[in-house]
Amino acid sequence: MTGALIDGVVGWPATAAAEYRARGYWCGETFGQLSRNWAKWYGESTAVVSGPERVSYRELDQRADVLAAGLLDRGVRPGDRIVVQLPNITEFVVLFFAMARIGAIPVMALPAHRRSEIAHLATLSKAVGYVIPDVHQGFDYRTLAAEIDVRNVFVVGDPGPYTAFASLAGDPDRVMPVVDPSSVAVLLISGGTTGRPKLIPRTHDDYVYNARASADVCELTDSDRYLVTLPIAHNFPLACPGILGTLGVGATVVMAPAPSAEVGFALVEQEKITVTALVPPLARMWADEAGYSAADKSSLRLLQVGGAKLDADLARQIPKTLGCRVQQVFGMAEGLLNYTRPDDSADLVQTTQGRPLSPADEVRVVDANGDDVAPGEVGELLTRGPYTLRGYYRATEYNATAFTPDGFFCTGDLVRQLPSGHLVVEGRIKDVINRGGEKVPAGELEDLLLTHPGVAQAAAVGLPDDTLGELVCAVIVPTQAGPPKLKELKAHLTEQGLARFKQPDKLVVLDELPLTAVGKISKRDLVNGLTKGANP
Ligand code: OOB
Repeated sequence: MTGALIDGVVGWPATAAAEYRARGYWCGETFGQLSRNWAKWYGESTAVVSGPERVSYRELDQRADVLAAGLLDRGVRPGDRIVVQLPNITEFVVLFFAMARIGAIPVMALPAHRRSEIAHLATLSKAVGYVIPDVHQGFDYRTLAAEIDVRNVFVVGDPGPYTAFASLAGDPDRVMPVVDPSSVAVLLISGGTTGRPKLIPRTHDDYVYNARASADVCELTDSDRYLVTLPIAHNFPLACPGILGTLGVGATVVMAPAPSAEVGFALVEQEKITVTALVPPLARMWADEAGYSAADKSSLRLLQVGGAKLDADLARQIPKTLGCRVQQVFGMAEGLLNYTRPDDSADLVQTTQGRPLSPADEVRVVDANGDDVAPGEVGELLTRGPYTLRGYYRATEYNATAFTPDGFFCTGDLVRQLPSGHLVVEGRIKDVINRGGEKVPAGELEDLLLTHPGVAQAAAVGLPDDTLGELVCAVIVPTQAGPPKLKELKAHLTEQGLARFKQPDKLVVLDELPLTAVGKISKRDLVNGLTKGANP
């Protein structure tokens, strides 16, 4: 098994690992070494632009060394986990490579996460550190840190009672630990699982390949300029091809401080952006607002859209309004990525979610018994391959249900596959709400809904919405105390430390919840009832 160094990681079986190496998917490189090579190859070229700051590859390399030594001085050791919750800023990139150099592992939290999520991530990962901004979008992360039980808090900006990130500076010539390319490089957060979010171990070998192969498919070259529009900790802007794929070819990464069309268009003009990645609701906003913007968008050649299903009409509209090619991306933090390709027909690009990235990606479409469906029929997507996990981190029991005995990951997505290999997403069987690309695990929300004294039973379901694709709807049966109002319920969830994007957009109060034959809450009946406007 690969994935040594920390326990709780399920690696690939030795035979599969040997095959991925032999076929050249895994090159035995770490992000630490790679970023050093990039400094040699691309030296004074601009690696990262953030506001007025422009950082060359050489400078990025130096800053990563100074920070890596600073982390070692602070007692951070190979295999240690640090929860990283930063907005789209240069420090994120420096930290990623600094940690890679010492074999420490970032746990990728989103700026929108709050106490409930961060406490869970810190506990699950047994984190030794937590990196935050001081204040971002009006929220003081130092007040959040005060509620998290973690040894070191490092703050980008004014540290308050904590340690200044900027003070993490050691001797850059210090000897760095040797990092095994089959060890874990990063822990990503899964949106798609039952109960509380799980952590996804991604190794250097697999994630380097993920980023490099994605850069190939997007035909990135050193003259590209990639705009980081989505929150940086998401797999999509991080490695599909995102920051890591862009830096691998010597191109430039530009940070967007916000995902709005206004901010995006200004940066496209100013920084001559060629590629960016959006979720469908943002793509719609950008397409709608393009006509009203005087900004020169002619540099944009490719808009990647993924995270939720892109409407075919919008896919048709984008090239007309934004003047660039569109690419559908159906991916998951667990691994498998599907992309439409530059030479795909317009029809494939508009009506499918792409085909698997790697020739070594194995894809099965199965029925409820786990048997392959007839070609073209809808079924659950199972997959395994050189960059798809073999197990969630520290989740033995759950792993037994999320993987087949021969290592296929059960995605919970319903798809059909065309003869060309392209997949069309038709729905899902996992209990997750996809709110405009952000994932809301229903069970996590239900558990917190039940902590309100007015809630006796709770079910969280997604309801169709023109803008976000799905809205979060909380369906409750009240206690004798009587049902809370939506506003009260949200205040309670905020009090419980739940991120705002996971909070219900709608509240429905019922006398009882519909049940299936085996006595479980029937979410299908619930959604059918609610969307027909009648009581279920
Ligand atoms: C991306 O990753 P996650 O981990 O936040 O969410 C994965 C899930 C998929 O299992 C699927 O249910 C849904 O999000 N999804 C899509 C989709 N892309 C993702 N559903 C329909 N159409 C699409 N194009 O969301 C993600 C990771 C890497 C690249 C892009 C997206």
